[in-house]
Amino acid sequence: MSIRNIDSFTHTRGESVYLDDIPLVNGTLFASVFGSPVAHGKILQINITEAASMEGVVRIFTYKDIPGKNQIGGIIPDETLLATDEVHYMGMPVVLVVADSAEIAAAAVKKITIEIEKYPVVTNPRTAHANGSLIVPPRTFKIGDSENIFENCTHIFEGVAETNGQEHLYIETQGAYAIPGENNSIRIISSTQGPTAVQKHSSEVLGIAMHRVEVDTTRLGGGFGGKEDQATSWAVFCALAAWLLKKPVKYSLNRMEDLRMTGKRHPYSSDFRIGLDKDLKILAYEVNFYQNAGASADLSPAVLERTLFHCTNSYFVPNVTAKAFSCRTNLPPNTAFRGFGGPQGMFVIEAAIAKAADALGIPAAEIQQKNLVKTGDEFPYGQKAASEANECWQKAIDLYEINKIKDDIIRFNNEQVLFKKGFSFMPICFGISFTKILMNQARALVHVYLDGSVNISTGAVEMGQGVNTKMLQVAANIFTIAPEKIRVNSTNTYRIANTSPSAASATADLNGKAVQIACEKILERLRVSAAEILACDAAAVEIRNGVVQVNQKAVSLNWDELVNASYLKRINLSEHGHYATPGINFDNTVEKGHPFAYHVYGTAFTTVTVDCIRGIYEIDAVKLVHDFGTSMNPLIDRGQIEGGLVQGIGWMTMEEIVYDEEGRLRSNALSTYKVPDIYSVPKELDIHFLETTNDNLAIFRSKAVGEPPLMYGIGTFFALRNAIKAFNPHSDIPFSAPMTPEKTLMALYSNK
Ligand code: LUZ
Ligand code: MOS
Repeated sequence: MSIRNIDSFTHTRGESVYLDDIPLVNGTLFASVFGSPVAHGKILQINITEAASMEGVVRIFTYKDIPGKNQIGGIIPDETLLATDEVHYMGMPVVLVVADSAEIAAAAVKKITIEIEKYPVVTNPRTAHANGSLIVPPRTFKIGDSENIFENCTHIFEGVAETNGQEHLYIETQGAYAIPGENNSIRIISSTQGPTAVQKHSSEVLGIAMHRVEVDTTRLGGGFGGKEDQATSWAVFCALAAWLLKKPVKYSLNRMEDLRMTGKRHPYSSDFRIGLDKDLKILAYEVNFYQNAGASADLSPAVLERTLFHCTNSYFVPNVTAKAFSCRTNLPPNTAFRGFGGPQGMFVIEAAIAKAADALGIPAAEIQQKNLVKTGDEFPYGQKAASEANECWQKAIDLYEINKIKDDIIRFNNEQVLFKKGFSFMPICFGISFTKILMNQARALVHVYLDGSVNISTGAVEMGQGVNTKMLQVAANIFTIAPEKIRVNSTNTYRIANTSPSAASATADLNGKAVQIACEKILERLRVSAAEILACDAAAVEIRNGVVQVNQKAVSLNWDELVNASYLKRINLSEHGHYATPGINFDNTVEKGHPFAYHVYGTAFTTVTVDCIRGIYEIDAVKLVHDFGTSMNPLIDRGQIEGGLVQGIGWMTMEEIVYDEEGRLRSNALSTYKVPDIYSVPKELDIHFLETTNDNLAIFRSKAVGEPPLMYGIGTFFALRNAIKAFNPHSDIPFSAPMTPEKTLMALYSNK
């Protein structure tokens, strides 16, 4: 049973509550952060006198005011909340200003000056690597023996591939609101994907136990990974100021602050070498990934790991050596972003295949299809594939009559001189589960009230992806009651403890299973109760469509009556469900295991037209076949595919993050950072729902859909490349994303 997104009415009417819609408590103060104007250096002196004397400025805090730990590192304790003696990136928080209004706070920040002794600035990950400046020791995933197998390869190609970062551009910027409570407690409303991270770091910075910190999140106006870890500091700033001043404090970043001070998708620079036999089977693949981590770890080590997990994308390669380096640079710490390092890894093997195809004068698809993983094939990390990647690929060819489209493209390119078309296939294979095994757990609290209505709380954060609707569907499905009888609560650390962030595409799976477990327990008690009331055998009792059935016949006892009667009998109508993904493991001493609950597959076929005079282009069509398992909400899932695809296209074609050599963000506004709009989406978008019934650990077999579609966007890069090749077969086209119109124009006329 699918239902409409439960947020659709309030969204449409503008009634949905985001951070800035929350009515302010009387006396609320406003925070603003002074960020370092220099990317690397030693702080000599900070001058706050003028700012402090401004009317309406309440207090100015430095690290010295922190009662607990000045530390907010998520994976590694290498990140201060406020700078102590050094700064490591431009925008790094140094001073916290609190004032009567947001405007005064922002104006006061502008009056602060700082003297810094400058140190050398590193923005390039390869330079950091050469300097030995790594966040964590390098990691290597290895299967077979690539070194020796290269000798047996008929064809060997090597090259460099680069992908740039990406700004999350959630519509709602980072922000939080902290309200002190009685007996040294504090309530924090935070636009975060990870309420527990906010709770934990607030408690550490304030030096109080976690049980005094309540974090509440109704919904986010987008997260995309940018609020998995990096919502924390803003919330902690509010908590710190609220705690010290005993007043409510709010901070809602303006867009330029947010762009400047927060991390983005990790840029990568990579070296590859690929070896094929005479039948185009990929025998060996070697790759070195240089990740631009920024100034502190944040989630970089985990992102790095997922790059390795996805370094062979949907292909079976028997001999792989993949090394990854997390390189420390003087940029804002880069962080989670939809795909979490996976897209960066996949891009490189697609580049390697494209390079081979170019050199051999064949379409990349010939190499791609020949090497797709088959059931039982082993990934470099030891897990075996449970599906055929070719299923989606072949379905796309048949369903969309792709051979006919290819013929049309060849004809077009023969006839046209100044416009050329290109196409590409982009297969995807994405592992579902947090790569950190312990994070694969979730809890749900389900209350059935004495009138029969139901209230659910989970650790899932609604950020537009529709997870609350899916949680409601799970309860409605188990109880078989109308969706209107169920309400989903805000995500709150007082109701649900120790939550994993809503991330890794796994939120609906993990929290949905927890809801399922809780609901099933309550349902079981209700069945027994009904049997007692009806004086029949419990095994004969079922609840269907809100009515009690005995031996499949409805009796005159409906859900509401049963619930109320059970309450009168003092039966427990509440349950706390706990779920931990079974069967997953990973041993990182040998880099082998079974880390993923399952994989999501798909194939996108992309066609583009390039204007060869101007270098501009259009995406004619993306036709894709996606493995949804058995979608529990096709409308919501379609939205995830559309949004993910377009976000991937943006990353691959137009979103160009520019930091200068001083570490200053030049693409610091929407005038200098172009994101996809309605005109840049594919003119035609076909999505085929491939129903797969493989046993999988997805909630109701509805496979995770959040991140995988982003990687279809990679196909656009290679389609553009092929169009350029059609215009100029000798063109030199670096594997350097994004393929902006400027780069396209340069490539069209390179070597000409
Ligand atoms: N976050 C995380 C993620 O902490 N671990 C992961 O494996 C992950 N994967 C995708 C997106 N976010
Ligand atoms: Mo994410 S990149 O699943 O927060």
